[in-house]
Order: sequence, then C-alpha cells, then structure tokens
Amino acid sequence: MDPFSPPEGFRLLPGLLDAAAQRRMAAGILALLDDAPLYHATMPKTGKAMSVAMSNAGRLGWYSDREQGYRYIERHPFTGRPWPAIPEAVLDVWRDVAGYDPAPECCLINLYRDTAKMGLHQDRDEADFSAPVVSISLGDEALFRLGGTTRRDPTRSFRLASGDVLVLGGAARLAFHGIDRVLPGTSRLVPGGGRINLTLRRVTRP
Ligand code: MD6
Ligand code: FE
Repeated sequence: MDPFSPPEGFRLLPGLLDAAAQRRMAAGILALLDDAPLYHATMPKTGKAMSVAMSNAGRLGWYSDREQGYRYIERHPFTGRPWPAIPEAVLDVWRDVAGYDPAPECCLINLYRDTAKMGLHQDRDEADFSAPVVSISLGDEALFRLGGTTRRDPTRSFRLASGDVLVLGGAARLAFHGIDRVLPGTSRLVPGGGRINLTLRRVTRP
C-alpha cells in the first residue's frame, strides 16, 4: 500500500532539455554569476547559513537573512546592483510549460556542491499562487522529495536528472518539497561538479 499520490498540478517532464540545450543554459547561468555572485542566505532568527549557494536573475531576487527573513529584493544584497536579466532560453522554457502568460519575475539560481541539500518547504513568499513554479535541473542528479499541502502528508522521492523540468501548479503549487541529497559524479555538466537548479516564479500579481 502506497498512500502517496502527487497533488494535482504536479508535472515532471524528464529530459525536456537535450544535452546541447543543457550545456548552453549552464554556460549562460555561470556567466551571469560573474555579475551576480553566489552567496549563502541565512535563516530567519537563527542566522544559520543554508548549504545551497544562491543567486538570482530577473527583476526580483529571493533572499533571506537573520534580521529580515525570507523576501524578494530588487538588488543583489552584496554588490547592490540590479539582478541580471533572465536568459532568453530560460524564458523559453517558461513559455513552453507554464501555461501562464505573464513572464516570470524571478529566476532563483541554486548551486548544490558536495553535501548541500534543501529541507522540506513550501514556496509561499509570493503574492500570486495562481502562477506555477517551474524548475529546471542541470548537472548532477538529485533526490527530490514531494509531499502534500500539509507537513504531515505522505511524501515520495523522485530522481531529478539534468535537463528535467518540473512544474508545481494548481494544488501542487503549495506542496511541501525539498532536496534530500545530490548524487555526486552523475553528470559532467557543471565544472567542479554539482547541481544547478533554476526556479522560475511570478512574485507579484500581474
Ligand atoms: C531544487 N527546488 O530542485 C529545489 N520549488 O533544488 C525547489 O525548491 C522547487 O523544484 C518550487 C517548485 C519546484 C522546485
Ligand atoms: Fe521550493
């Protein structure tokens, strides 16, 4: 008996990006990190650093620190510059799969090296849950855990490989999810090893 069934609006699109598209996208993202360097956001209240390194593209970037917690900001927290534009190839993925016309305002860039992981969470720092979150995996494979809309719901883990695209829309927009671990050495895409995940979101109401 498996009590798990994915919430409505969960879509996994394995291998949506072919190897050439993955290489171009990863190179574009790494280039943009010269302008918007990676940082480790810290947890509200405790100030504990997240193991995943982050940056953003788009008008708004997701950020967190001890003092002000989770939020979206218009400028890089350390350089003070506006975030770089979301690469066109990334916007194309949104246009292909989101089923939501206004363009994403945020592309959160997550880099997992070594033992980095992400605890079970909901994406709920946005003002508009009618838009899906679209997520693109590049590089090493990861074990992604998906649950339901309450923390107590049963969960299941899925393997996400480079080029896979995940859509959390509908009821799944507020599903709990996280990354249990990354499987080192499963891809050669990211120089130095690791996994890049891009999540595209609407933040404000259109
Ligand atoms: C990750 N992804 O794949 C983390 N959030 O590294 C997320 O937190 C995520 O994949 C919302 C929707 C899809 C996701
Ligand atoms: Fe998330």
